[in-house]
Amino acid sequence: MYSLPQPTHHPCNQVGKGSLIGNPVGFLDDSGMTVGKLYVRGWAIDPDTTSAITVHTYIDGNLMGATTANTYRPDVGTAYPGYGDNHGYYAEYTVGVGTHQVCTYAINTGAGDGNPQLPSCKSVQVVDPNPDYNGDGFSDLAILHQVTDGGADLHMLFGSTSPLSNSGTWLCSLAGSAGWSWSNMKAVTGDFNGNGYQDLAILAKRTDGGADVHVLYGGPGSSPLGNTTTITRSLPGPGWDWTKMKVTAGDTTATTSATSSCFTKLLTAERMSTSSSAARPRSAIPLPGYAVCRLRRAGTGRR
Ligand SMILES: [Ca+2]
Ligand SMILES: [Ca+2]
Ligand SMILES: [Ca+2]
Repeated sequence: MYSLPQPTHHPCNQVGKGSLIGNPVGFLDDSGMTVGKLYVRGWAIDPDTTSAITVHTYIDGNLMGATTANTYRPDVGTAYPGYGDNHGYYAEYTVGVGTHQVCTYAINTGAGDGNPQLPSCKSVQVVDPNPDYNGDGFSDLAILHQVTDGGADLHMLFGSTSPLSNSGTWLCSLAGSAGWSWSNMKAVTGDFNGNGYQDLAILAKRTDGGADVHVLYGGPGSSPLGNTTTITRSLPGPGWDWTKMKVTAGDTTATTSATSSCFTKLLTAERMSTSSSAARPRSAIPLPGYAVCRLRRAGTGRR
């Protein structure tokens, strides 16, 4: 049995000396998404062997698989002299959309009395890149259809093995009596609250010439986009000008990890000057609970 020195290469390591005797040590450095799969990356060493040990990955409390911690990690080798440089681990797993709790455990070899959970578990956000409003893996088709009162009805054709064949298509009414106007709507899809389900943002022209941003939220089952309280952000005129808005959506921080403060952002673009017709990003609209990512350049304030 050996006594391992305190690790020095990772400021977040919470392993104490008392836990080192006999039981493995290690860390879950990172977890996130890559090419559609959830990955885990870290290192693990058992003080009773210089050989690679086994690491188990649990996602949402379920054992996903075992991997051998034998990849090249010279930083770990430096921190634990005599154990060699090959004690890193990396594995990928298939998961569904939503928020997942990811934990890894080092499996003890020889002396020791447990298989410790490696600090620290990660929360990973998985977003379906397709316009899949109910998160079943099939892209869906949202249709806004004008109605006689001047508003619109929202219909959905669901993807499935018999795609777009559902007979009940109506999801909600955006009625003229509620202030909706068919000729003053712009719609865009994105996962604006970062829960893995695609949402539908609708910009509606305001009487002051600006726009209100409404969000209908995706969710499981046959009735996504069914929430009734939809105003998420007002962009009042005359600073905001409906006639000069175009919309797109995307994840401007390209992250899938909940450790980041930013998820999907809704962007608007506006023609910046009368001398240029090019649409340039103007600013990101902060949605409730999420950090703001300002895109406005210095010296290019709102006109
Ligand atoms: Ca051991
Ligand atoms: Ca779907
Ligand atoms: Ca969503």
